[in-house]
Amino acid sequence: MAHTQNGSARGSAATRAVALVGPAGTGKTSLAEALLYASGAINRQGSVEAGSTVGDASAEARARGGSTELNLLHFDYLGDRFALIDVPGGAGFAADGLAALQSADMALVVIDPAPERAGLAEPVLRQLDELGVPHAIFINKIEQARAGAIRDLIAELQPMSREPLALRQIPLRAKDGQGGERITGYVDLALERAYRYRPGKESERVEIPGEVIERERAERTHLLETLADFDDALLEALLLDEAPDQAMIMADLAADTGGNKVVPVVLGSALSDGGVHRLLKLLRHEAPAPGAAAARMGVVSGGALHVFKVANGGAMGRLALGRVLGDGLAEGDELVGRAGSERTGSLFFVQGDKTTKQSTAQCGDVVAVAKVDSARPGMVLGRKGASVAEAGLIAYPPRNAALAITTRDRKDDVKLSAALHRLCEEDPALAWTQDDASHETVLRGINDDHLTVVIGRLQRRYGVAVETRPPSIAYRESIRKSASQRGRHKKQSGGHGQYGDCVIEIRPLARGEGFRFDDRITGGAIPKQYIPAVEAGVRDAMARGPLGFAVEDVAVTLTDGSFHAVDSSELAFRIAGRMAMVEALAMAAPYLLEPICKVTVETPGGTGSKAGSVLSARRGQILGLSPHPHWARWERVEALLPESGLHGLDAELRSLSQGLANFTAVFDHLAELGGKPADEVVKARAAA
Ligand SMILES: Nc1nc2c(ncn2[C@@H]2O[C@H](COP(=O)(O)OP(=O)(O)O)[C@@H](O)[C@H]2O)c(=O)[nH]1
Ligand SMILES: [Mg+2]
Repeated sequence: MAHTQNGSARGSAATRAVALVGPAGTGKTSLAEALLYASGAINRQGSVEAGSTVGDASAEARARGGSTELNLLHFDYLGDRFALIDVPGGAGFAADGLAALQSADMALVVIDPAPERAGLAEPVLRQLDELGVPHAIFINKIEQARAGAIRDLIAELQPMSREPLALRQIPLRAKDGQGGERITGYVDLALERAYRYRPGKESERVEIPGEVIERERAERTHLLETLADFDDALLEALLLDEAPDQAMIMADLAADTGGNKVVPVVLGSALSDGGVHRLLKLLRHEAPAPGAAAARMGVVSGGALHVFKVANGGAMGRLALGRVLGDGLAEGDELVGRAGSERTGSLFFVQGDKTTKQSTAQCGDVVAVAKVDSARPGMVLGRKGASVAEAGLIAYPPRNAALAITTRDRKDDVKLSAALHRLCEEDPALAWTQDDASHETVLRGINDDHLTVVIGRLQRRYGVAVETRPPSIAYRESIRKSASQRGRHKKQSGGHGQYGDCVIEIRPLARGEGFRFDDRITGGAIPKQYIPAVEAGVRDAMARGPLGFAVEDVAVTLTDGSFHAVDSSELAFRIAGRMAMVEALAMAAPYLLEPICKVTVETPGGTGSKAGSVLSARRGQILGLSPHPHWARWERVEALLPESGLHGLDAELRSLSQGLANFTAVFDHLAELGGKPADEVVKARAAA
């Protein structure tokens, strides 16, 4: 099903999707631009700094100078088609690419050459292993590598990867004339050929310099030994000390990379076309066809669309972004999913913020599809008759930042909920709730960065300006003592009077027992039909106790009262019950309860005790510091922390761990809060 796109001939092979992943700022978006340029898809290479890249075209990404959502791009290279999925590296935005990563044929982990920052790549390397997505490592900004950096970097990275790393190139260095050295090219260890980088052009082949021959031999042997673990013929050749067949080595590289058995490591520079052409060749020869991704996504037969994102922001309105797997897709095809079946609207190819309408898409293409309103990220929709297994749900990172928001202009309230609905639809890492008790609209996201961008988007895209503040904490109160109190409501102004009279005793219950109401009225002091009204009045008073919060863990006994044959009513007894309870609570030594969360922090080795100090300073009680159960060299800190200590915690933990620490927090129990912190909470509540 070959057809022509943008005037360039397209081969019949399926499109391969390559995800660019890795820490923020390592050059993924720049590398995507360089790949487009080197393949001829664009004729000028833009830069992130100048805001001229094809990717990062959104207002938010341009304003930050870094990716805030995934970028979709595509190019043809020597007749093969590639789709690029540029996944943001920032902790607050990486979730946008989580679903897309699942169905990529291959991921390129882009890192920078400083060994001391190797740890930043660990989360993504672990994630790729979990997803089973074949991947390679591209060490970008190679011109910044100090002598020995590559060796040290590989040593740091290897323990983070399930598969062996296979260094494929070593750098060539030359004196820079100022007493230093710079990297001028590389030796390809598989081909045993040296190349010199040429800015803006394909590298030029040169003689292997004498001084690197020894290192080249050693690294090549290491590479071949790694491949020999999966190839007996190669192993035999190595054991017999025979020169292995070059074609066999190349075939092994492709099979082992594509089969996720080894992780090749290559070098380069996105800004000056160092190694970018070589990378294109690697993708061409070693990125596997979409069959493996289709199998991973449960597509057995027929055509299917793996939806990985919903986008509401563009000129086209709501689009489902996804990958076509299996037999391909045409406009108007019926797609069947959990939520029923729908005919697709137009299909588009996406290049940054540009879309090009298509009538059909073939296996492997990454497309935007109009009119599939039921599509949600993570769904695999089958074309009618296709056999598709239900896809597993994606686990998004915890939402560790929360803000209460109010519109600056009350008139925008309706617009606000419509806008939040859309924003959450396209960003599953975002959620919002309307808290009934506090009347607050609370926005929850991955971290502060994430929420800042969302609030910018709310204003820019939907014209809704909001004020933000920390969400209020669900404090409660209880009592320390017992008390007894009469409540009498009596009115005799004209016509019918009102009369209700009750006596209650209240006493503390154990934590978590809630509320109990007992009726001990004897001799009909209060007629049966008014007793529920007394209880209702008591509950009214408990909604906001003397300290300003809902009351918990109190037992109330109705002991006595009186009534009037004409003037008594349910309402009068309800008022009497409330009066009695308000006064009884005030006499019963009320105290404050605050929500306590169980917090689990995961952080790189050596930073656990610092994380513990951060928690202690926020009134946390440390339960333990232990090795991470799955990640060697990481640590886990568990603590009980007041909910009020969660605000800003994410940023503080990340700042002591190169941005890597993450945590989960779940409500655990209510605990008494006394002293000055309690006084402050009560004062603030009274003022509110
Ligand atoms: N020196 C150097 N800087 C680079 C290179 N590639 C990217 N950068 C710069 O690194 C910064 C982050 O690049 P960007 O592509 O936004 O990184 P991303 O967050 O991984 O997408 C920008 O200032 C780029 O200009 C490179 O090869 N060498
Ligand atoms: Mg980027």
